[in-house]
Amino acid sequence: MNYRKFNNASTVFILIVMMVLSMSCSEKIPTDLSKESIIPKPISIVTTGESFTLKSRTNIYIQGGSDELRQIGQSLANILQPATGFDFDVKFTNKAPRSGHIYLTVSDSDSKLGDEGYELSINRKMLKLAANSPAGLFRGIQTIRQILPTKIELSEKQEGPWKISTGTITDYPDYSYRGAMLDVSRHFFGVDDVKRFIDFLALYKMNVFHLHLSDDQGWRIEIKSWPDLATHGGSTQVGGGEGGYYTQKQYSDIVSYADKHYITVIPEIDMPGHTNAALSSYAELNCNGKATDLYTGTRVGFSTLCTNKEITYSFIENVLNEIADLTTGPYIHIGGDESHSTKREDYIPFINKVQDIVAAQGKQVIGWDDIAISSLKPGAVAQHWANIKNARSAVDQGVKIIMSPAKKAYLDMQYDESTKLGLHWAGYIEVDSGYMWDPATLIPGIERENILGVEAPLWTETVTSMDEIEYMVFPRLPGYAEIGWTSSSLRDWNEYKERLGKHGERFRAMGIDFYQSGLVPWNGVMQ
Ligand code: TNX
Repeated sequence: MNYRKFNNASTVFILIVMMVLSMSCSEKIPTDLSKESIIPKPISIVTTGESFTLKSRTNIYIQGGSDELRQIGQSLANILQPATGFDFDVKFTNKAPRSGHIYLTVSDSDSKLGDEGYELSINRKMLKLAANSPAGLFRGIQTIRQILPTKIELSEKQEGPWKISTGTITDYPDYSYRGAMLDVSRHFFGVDDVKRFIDFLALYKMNVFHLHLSDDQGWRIEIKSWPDLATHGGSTQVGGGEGGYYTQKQYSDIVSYADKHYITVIPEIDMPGHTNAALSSYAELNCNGKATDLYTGTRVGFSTLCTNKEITYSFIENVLNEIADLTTGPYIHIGGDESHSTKREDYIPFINKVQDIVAAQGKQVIGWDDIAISSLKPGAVAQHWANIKNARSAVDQGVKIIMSPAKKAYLDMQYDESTKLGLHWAGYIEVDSGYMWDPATLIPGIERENILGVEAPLWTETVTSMDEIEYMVFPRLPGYAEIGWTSSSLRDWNEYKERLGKHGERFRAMGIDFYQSGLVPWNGVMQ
């Protein structure tokens, strides 16, 4: 009897030990938060070796209560819902929720996080995301997305478990300006394509979307006071296709979509060169009073507004006024590049006048580095693309620089000789070369403190569809996002390429057509 009793007790004991062991084993996969492939790389990750699991009863609790916060909570629910199949309720609360939930909180307790930083603390019971501002929460949500299994990106319901490694991520950006540009003038892209482009920026924590709205080949935004700009000037594109333009309503829709992703839209009206579409729409903008033909080739530098006619400046004022009214961000980009048909003595006073027009609208001017030959007003920003002398002169005038060096950051440059799309006037940009540079040391004399941030432009002379956009943008875009976010002391190509390789499966899950560079180990598996 005694013997039997002992036997029963020991069986129960062994069973309990086995249960505990097996529980802790399954809880231990995955175990290491610091091994997750997060792009851009966070400033600090502390790992605690356990896991938190999303379950069908997991809700998203938000401390406080505003429409803006609800929208952010909903954006997280929208990311998590399709693949998990769980209906996450988004709820307001005053205190941390009970076990098993996600908790988003805004409190300005940690000044080093700034406006866009966040702290993500995960333990077995809760996933807590804290930030000083809604923008910080939004950035942190992108991290949550990337530490979930890749299949979270699929649009159909998948089998769990939905485990997340535990630990703490403290993260904030190095530069305040991290962007990409899309040229919708050489080839036109509709609102849905533009929104998908914005989604890509958001995923990698970029915060600026520069929209190149006018050029020789097409005028792409409705201007009510000068209606032919869009209807005539927007009626074609490179190669002679039908072109297109955004109505003001559509443009506002793009701006508000970007705002919801904490991305600032910067509209560019390029002038005084790159203006053939306008010169073709209105004869009076030409010095000889004759409208030009529409242009569907790819030459640059042949067009100019007539800089000494009064009407040119009322035209600019009307156009920029309408655009400024629809734009929530602080900047208007006035182009200013490659004005080879404008005499220098005309170009300089022109840029000075246009700076005044923009200032009168309460916006700040950005121009390509060419504008530095004029006298730049305080608050102006020069976007460096090619001319180092101009970039230095801008710095000498005390203005900030956006770094978009063509030989490193141009998304329209071919990857190598075999790339079918793109150009190579600035060189070939393989994925490693696009990643391995530091904005603050690239040009002697231009230091960290002179630099506002980084932008990667996509010119579209050769790019005709969303699919082709994706091929040129991926996989280089995440690298530019990381250059802007993660300080250069934490960046290393050999380590980065492993993380990037794991994102290949994410690109596939999102239906992104990308260039499978031989330099990147695309060995991630769908997990
Ligand atoms: C130069 S970059 C241009 C664009 C072209 C691009 C092609 C800049 C300010 N001007 O007009 O589209 O090269 O790479």
